[in-house]
Amino acid sequence: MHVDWSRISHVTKVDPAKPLPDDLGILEGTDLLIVGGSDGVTADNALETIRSLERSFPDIPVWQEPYNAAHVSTDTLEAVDAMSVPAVYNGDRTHFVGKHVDLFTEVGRKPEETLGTSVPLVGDLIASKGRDAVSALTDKLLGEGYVVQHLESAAAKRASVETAYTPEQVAGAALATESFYGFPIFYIEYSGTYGGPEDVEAATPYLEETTLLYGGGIDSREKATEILEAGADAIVVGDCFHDDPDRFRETIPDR
Ligand code: 1GP
Repeated sequence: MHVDWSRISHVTKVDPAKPLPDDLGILEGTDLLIVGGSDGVTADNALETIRSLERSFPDIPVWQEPYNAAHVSTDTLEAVDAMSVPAVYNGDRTHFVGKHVDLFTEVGRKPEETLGTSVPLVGDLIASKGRDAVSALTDKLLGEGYVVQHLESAAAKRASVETAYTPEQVAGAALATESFYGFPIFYIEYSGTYGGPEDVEAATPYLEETTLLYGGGIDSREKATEILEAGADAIVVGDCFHDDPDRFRETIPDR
């Protein structure tokens, strides 16, 4: 699917396992909402969060970023504009290849073969709605080449990331994303800590077609500006949205 990134520089990542702030008005000015998290996420709490956000901000696109197929249901799929799915370069095999091939194996099965299989949400989707439902899923999928750089984060633990990439390796992963894997998004993930501009500067020269996202520890105008000036197409702000609404407002660039 096509995304007009010229209109997106500030992304808010909303964790469905955490309560939403009382005043959702702080989201005024963010360009994209991504619903996803590492711990405690279910298809039900993801759907509830997606629906709350869409009620409050019908004009801001909402994506879901599932970590596994159990976070996805027919309802979440129908509700969102896109499903962005991370493939982690520096994690274990499951998180780059295994779970994705499992998902597509399930999606690719004929309806009569899906009943009673181990991924009921996807199986049900296909069984109940036929092959159109397969394209409903695949049409919304966006692959994200992910580098997880904060080893103490929940994301690193989940994907069994034991080693952060050097800036040279980040550059290599960016080039591989652009020229070999073909994911539309390259995501530098420092979830929970600020990584600074170095990795973004390393990746930027290798990305022409691919969108560069940086997330991690952005809680001020200065950090937001530093990352955007280093070459990221958009910044992703997560914790600060849930934890500190006043500081969150500062991360949204002036238009
Ligand atoms: C997490 O990249 C996002 O997936 C944002 O990180 O929570 O540290 O803002 P923070």
